[in-house]
Amino acid sequence: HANKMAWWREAKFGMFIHWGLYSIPAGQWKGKEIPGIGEWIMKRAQIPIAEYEQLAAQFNPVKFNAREWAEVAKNAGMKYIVITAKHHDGFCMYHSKVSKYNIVDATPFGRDPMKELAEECAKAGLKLCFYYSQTQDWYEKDAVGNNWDYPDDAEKDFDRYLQEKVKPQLKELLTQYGPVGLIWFDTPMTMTESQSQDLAEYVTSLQPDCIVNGRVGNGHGDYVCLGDNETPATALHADWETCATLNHTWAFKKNDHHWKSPDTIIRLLSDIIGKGGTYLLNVGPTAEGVIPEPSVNVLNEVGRWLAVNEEA
Ligand code: JFZ
Repeated sequence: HANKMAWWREAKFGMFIHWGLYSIPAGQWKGKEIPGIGEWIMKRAQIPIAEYEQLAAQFNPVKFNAREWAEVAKNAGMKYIVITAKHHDGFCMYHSKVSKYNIVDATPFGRDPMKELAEECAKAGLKLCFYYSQTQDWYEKDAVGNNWDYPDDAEKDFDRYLQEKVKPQLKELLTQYGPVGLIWFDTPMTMTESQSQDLAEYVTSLQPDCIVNGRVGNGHGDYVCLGDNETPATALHADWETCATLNHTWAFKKNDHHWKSPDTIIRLLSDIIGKGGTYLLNVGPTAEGVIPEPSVNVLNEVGRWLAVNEEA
């Protein structure tokens, strides 16, 4: 599968979507503004699982419309979507049999938005890809990150978490949603060389054409991931992607209005593409399932600019 990178190399521009329970508090907890990126609120405010998990009972994104999201991406000139199937908070945004802590079993919404997105992406000719937090999982004792509910490191067995949650969930994501473009892993932290290699190989054993990003850890990804809005000074001799926010958070925060202008995004996109990179640009939908209007407006402008420049 030497050419499994072909679609991604041609894609150049993709949509990142951070969406989960953290979209409900949207940066505020018990009336207080919690600094930092929105999807980290559980960790930043040290919210006990027993409290945080109650958000699920409120999660009802009735305005979610997979076709509209696919259209926003398509109109922007984006070719793939990477969405948070499970972020660090451990809540699954798809119907998992491995953990009841998921959007179908634990919320009044009761729908599987990944299923709906998979269908709409297929229709729109977009590659659907899943973000999956393989190391941090603040819902699990054996995973990394939650030292307020689980302070005793001696009780933790990270490999058990990999075998009993991560791999079975990757199997669900890679067997029940059609062809998946890539698995976007994150914050490898304690991953050993062999654990990174094992996960990367596990993905390809299930879908040989599925790409794995660099944050699987220890150099076992198919391409290099740069940090938020980071662009190299010159072209790199490797496949690379810059992931970036449109404001100062990945997940929706009601008080972050620091939107980058269409001009800024167009300049960054040209710079990245000119240096051989790929731009994965983020939106953070609200708890109702709506991509904030300022984001949609910027993306529409970028799409218009791309269309004009493709004709020329
Ligand atoms: C990680 C996550 O912790 C964060 O919530 C978000 O999902 C983001 C896309 O990825 O944060 C990182 C991880 C690594 C870098 C930057 C942000 N980095 O290498 O610069």
